[in-house]
Formats: sequence, C-alpha cells, structure tokens
Amino acid sequence: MLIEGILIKGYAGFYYVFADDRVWECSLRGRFRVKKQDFIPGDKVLILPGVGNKATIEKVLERRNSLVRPNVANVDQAFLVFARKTPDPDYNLLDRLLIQVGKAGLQAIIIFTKADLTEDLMDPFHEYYRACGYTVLNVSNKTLQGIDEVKKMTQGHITVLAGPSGSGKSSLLNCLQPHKEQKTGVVSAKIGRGRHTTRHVELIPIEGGLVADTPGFSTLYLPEMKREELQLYFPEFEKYKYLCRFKSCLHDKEPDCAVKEALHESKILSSRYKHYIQFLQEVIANENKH
Ligand SMILES: Nc1nc2c(ncn2[C@@H]2O[C@H](COP(=O)(O)OP(=O)(O)OP(=O)(O)O)[C@@H](O)[C@H]2O)c(=O)[nH]1
Ligand SMILES: [Mg+2]
Ligand SMILES: [Zn+2]
Repeated sequence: MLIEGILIKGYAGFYYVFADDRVWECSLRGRFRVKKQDFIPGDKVLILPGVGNKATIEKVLERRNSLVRPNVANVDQAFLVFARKTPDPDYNLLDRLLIQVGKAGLQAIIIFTKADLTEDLMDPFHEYYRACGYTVLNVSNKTLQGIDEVKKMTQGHITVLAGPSGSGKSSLLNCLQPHKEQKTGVVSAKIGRGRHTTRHVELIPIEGGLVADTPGFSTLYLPEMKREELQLYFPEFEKYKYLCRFKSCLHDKEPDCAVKEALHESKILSSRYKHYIQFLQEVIANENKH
C-alpha cells in the first residue's frame, strides 16, 4: 500500500519522508529515474513502506510552488523573524521580505523575538504592520512568551523561517520542538548579530506542521516586476491611490498624489514610504536592464 508523505531532507544518499506521523528512511526505486536535484524538501511523494522505518519512493507529485532560498517546495507561509533588540530590527529588510513573500503568493507572519530584552509591550511599528493586514507576533525564546501562538500557526502548513542572522530563528525552532536541538549561534558583541550558524535545508516536523530553518541574510534583491506592481505590496496605499490625480500615479513626483498627502498627514509611516521610493528606483533600474 502506497502512502503519501512529504520529503523533509536528502542526506547521504537517503531521502527522509514524513508520512503517517513518522519519519521514513527512503531509497529510490531502481527503475525510478529521477535526477537527484529533482527532489527538494517539501515535495509530496508516494512511498511504499518496507521493514521498520525503511521505504521506497515510488512517485513524486507535482509541485504547487517552490522557493529558491530556502530551496523548499509547496510552501504555505513564511515566518519573518526579527529581534526587537540585538540586533535591532532592519525594517528595510522586512519590507523587502514582505514583497518577496507576497510575490511568491505566500502568507507572511511577522515574528518579533527577544521580547524579554525590552520593557515596551507595545511598539508603534507592530501596530502599523497589523493595520496593514499582517499578523504580528511577539515572542521570547527565553521565557517562551508567545510560543504557543506560533505553534498554532504552524499547524497543517509548510512554513519557512527567514530573517537576519542572530534574530533567533533557530532558537524559535528549538522552542517549537524542544526534543531536537538546532544549532544556535552567539551574537557577536562587535556587530550585534549571529554568525550564520544554519546551513543545510531541512523540514523539521513539529506537532502538526513542518518548518524549514534558513541561514540569516542581510541583503535581499527585489524580485523582477513592473514599476506599477510595486505598490501592490504596500497595502496601506490602497485606500488613497484612487484619489490621486493620475490613474497611473506612482506616488513619486506626480502632483496631487493622495498617497503623499496621507504621508504628510502621518497616516502612512515615513519609513514605509521611504522604502517604497527606494524600491521603486531599484525596480525601474532593473526594468531598464531587460
Ligand atoms: N534574550 C533572548 N535571546 C535570544 C532569543 N532568541 C534567540 N536569542 C539568542 O540570540 C542568538 C542568536 O540566535 P539564533 O537562534 O542562533 O539566531 P538565528 O536567527 O538562527 O541566526 P542565523 O542562523 O545566523 O541566521 C543566540 O545567542 C540566542 O540564544 C530570545 O527570545 N531572547
Ligand atoms: Mg540559525
Ligand atoms: Zn499617487
């Protein structure tokens, strides 16, 4: 009897598949001619159970989507992990990630870690992103504050973690599945961030869901798109843009722009608008290259 599962990692010639609530060590059928690189974590497969935890992969099902970094298939959502402190949140990077995740058609959940390092319960930035429609969670991997809520969000989904080095992604994963330790790093005192302790890609089974850790990064190029498309990833512009004088308004140098008016009335966060203009220039520069 074939059972359906999800490939969680390839390692030393074996493929590990999560199916029926357990991990199977799988090999490929002899007649099964699929190149190694055709499999990535997240791929849905049909396996034939053998002795013990051994099985063979009989078929790979079609992918719904796949990400390049991390290289995972059939992803439902991304946890964008930033620390409230050490290192300070890089909102430019967050806004870039929101665009990348939105363009890939994934749900973005913003998670601020290290809540134990600050006394402020409320952060105006968090409220702003919430008002934009994103889920924003505050957690501490030290006191476990907010961890249950994160756990709930992973149920039934394939989730990838993304965010700068040292923001606490691996620590968060450790809190979600306390039995299997991920390597976490020490934040360098000099630069205030971690040292890229996470390398390989693997989906980790946690109660009811699968999560991929990712090495941290600090720069991120925007995906290719037309200049008009960029504003779709700034949902807070939506209600103003119909009031701009020009239908094609890019909210940059055009006169009678309702988005800029909203900015001047502090209804739009100045850092968001600043990033929008910076990203717009990048998108336009990219357009000209093609
Ligand atoms: N106080 C406090 N420290 C934390 C918290 N989460 C993580 N840390 C610390 O922050 C450092 C970096 O954590 P990691 O989990 O390795 O960060 P990472 O995002 O996986 O980093 P990379 O793998 O380099 O991308 C470690 O020293 C953790 O102990 C938290 O909620 N509170
Ligand atoms: Mg890590
Ligand atoms: Zn405008």
